Amino acid sequence: MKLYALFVMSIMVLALGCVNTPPVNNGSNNGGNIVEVDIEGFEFVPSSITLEAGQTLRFVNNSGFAHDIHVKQNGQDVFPKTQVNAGSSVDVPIINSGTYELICDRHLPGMIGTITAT
Ligand SMILES: [Cu+2]
Repeated sequence: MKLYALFVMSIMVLALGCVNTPPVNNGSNNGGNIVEVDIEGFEFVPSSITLEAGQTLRFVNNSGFAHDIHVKQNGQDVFPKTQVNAGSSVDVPIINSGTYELICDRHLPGMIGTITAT
């Protein structure tokens, strides 16, 4: 009986896991206008982000360090360098479609990403 309960529970966990699998390399879109990007250690997760023009990127700093959020397009600032402290978040509205560079100035050259707005 105990074994059967364990079996049923593991099937449920597996099923839930399938339903809740987030899209890979797409940020976690909560269905609204916010697309969340995590900062883990010294990287943006995901580092390749796609969203729709008009949505807002929310950078959530889960690392223990301060980072910079800096978004450029063709070398021009779209969102100026802005510090995001450990445990804080910064929202960046992406107005127009196109490809953007995402940069953490203080952790170059490694901490970069690409934003594609369709
Ligand atoms: Cu950084």
